[in-house]
Amino acid sequence: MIRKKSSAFRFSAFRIPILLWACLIHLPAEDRMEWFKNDKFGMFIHWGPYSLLAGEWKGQKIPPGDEAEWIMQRFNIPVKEYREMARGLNPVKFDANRFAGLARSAGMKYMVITAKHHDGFAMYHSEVSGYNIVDWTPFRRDVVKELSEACRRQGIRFCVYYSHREDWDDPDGYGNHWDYDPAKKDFEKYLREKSLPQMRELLTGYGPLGLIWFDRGMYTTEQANRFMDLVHKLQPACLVNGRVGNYAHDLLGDYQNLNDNGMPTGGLDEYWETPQTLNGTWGFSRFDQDWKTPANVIRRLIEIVGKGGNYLLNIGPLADGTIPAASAAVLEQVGDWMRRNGESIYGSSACPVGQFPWGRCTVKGDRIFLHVFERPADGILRVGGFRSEILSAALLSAPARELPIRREQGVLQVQMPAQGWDPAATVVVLRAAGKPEAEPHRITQGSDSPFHLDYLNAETRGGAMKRFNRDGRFHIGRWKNPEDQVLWRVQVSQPGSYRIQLRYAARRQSEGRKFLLQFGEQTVSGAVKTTGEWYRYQLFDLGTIRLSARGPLDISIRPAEAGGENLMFFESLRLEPAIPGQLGRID
Ligand code: FHN
Repeated sequence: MIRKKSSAFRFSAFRIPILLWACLIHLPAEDRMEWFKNDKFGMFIHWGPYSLLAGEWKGQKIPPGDEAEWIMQRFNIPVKEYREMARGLNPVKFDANRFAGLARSAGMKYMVITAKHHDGFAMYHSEVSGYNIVDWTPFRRDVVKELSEACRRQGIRFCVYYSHREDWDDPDGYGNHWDYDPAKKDFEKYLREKSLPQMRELLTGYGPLGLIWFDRGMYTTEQANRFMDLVHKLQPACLVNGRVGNYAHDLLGDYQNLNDNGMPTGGLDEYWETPQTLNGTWGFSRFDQDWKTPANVIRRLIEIVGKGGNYLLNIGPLADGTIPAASAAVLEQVGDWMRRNGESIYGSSACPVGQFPWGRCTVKGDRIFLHVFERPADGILRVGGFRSEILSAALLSAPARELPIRREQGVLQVQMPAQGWDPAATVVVLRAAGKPEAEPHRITQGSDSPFHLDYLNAETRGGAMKRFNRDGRFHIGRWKNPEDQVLWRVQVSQPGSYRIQLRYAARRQSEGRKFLLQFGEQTVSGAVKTTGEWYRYQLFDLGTIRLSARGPLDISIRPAEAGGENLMFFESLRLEPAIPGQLGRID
């Protein structure tokens, strides 16, 4: 179950007995999330029989940028032939310590390996299916076990990826329509006889797991809950990612994954991670050498952490067990930067003031870490948006040498040194008087233009939560009671009449639920209309409102009555000039 992020961790006399109890039953969400909040950067590994093909099957090639681990499906390779090919997997150069060591020197704190990808092959010794690396190949070693042990030795949190629905090898698994008739599949049998039992093996045979990374969703919420329950029963502290559930339903799991290689436009209220890969594919392809540069990876990491997320970065090992030299080289250089600047990443939180033209920021305790991508031409770094008093500034790399600061019209100015610049990102540490706080922000209006109010510029109250949906979009959900509110602080510069246009999705269960829109002292009420599907957003016109005064105005939406379902998946509120060209003339 996803909880709204909370930074408070209070100690009480009840805490120890509660924790003991929770170890046996189910740890409170905040405690289980603690490592995830702190660690920020993980290594993803896509490795399996597809790595042997390296993007080519009988002369047909997976184009660069496409996913080489999908080769069986892309070319409809018959199970019989793919299985024969898989017999050749013999990664004699595999050294688990090398993987854990690389993760460690890159500054990554957790590792997620594909225990079974969509091709159905297990990279561990499974008793449920003989189609695994120990029983099926000459290698006869349990890769997952060796990695789990190496990770433990090197202080990396070990986690597994498991494709719980998609399985092209199993006659009843999802996805293979070229060997098996979809109409004849018994998916429940697949869950009962392969997917859930294999999950049990992974949860019982490889020590404590940080998280299970499910992929490609499940048909029903009930089926997804079986996986969640199994994880929580066997390993109460283990996290479950959001892809455990049905993609088109309300998202389950302890945290959400953005779309592959996705980047959010701004802060979400839930925990999240974005899976990205170093080139264009996840599994190894010899046709894809389009590696990201170290600076690019570092800036992505900063961007993600500065927006409150985690970065899970993929490598695709070769079939012989080696890590592509190019990706190892990139990670080593990222590690150099992390050794010098990791303090600004681990355990930090999202930047409360968004982003700056010259870079990004993170915060921790009373410190603000400014990640400067571009050196200001005049040497003065201008930092707007913080209302906290700033006591000092210094480079993270030279903490003893204070940089001159002053405020001019509310904007902090830091005199940057001529030397000591890092081409990827130079980190300046500001020390604030207390927890860094942003200046209250008012949404301003352009000439004759509408207000566009959405999740990005909203404040949420109570249970209302800014969320990601699997369509790659963002919305506000989880609001049921009047105290669950969405609020915008706007500055009206053009009084006049505006059409109220609300865009949302709502399920049948929410039909008719009353909500209230508050424009300062004026209230407009509405009733939810269903849009059918979970995430099918539609635009609804709620009539007009007259905003007759210039100046600050608070606008909010809330459920009118307590109880029931989520009010709606809110996407945006638009206030369109009712008569274009007429704004600002009424006073
Ligand atoms: O289909 C997979 C893909 O092969 C890869 O595993 C990625 C990683 O996030 N997940 C799936 C698609 O979203």
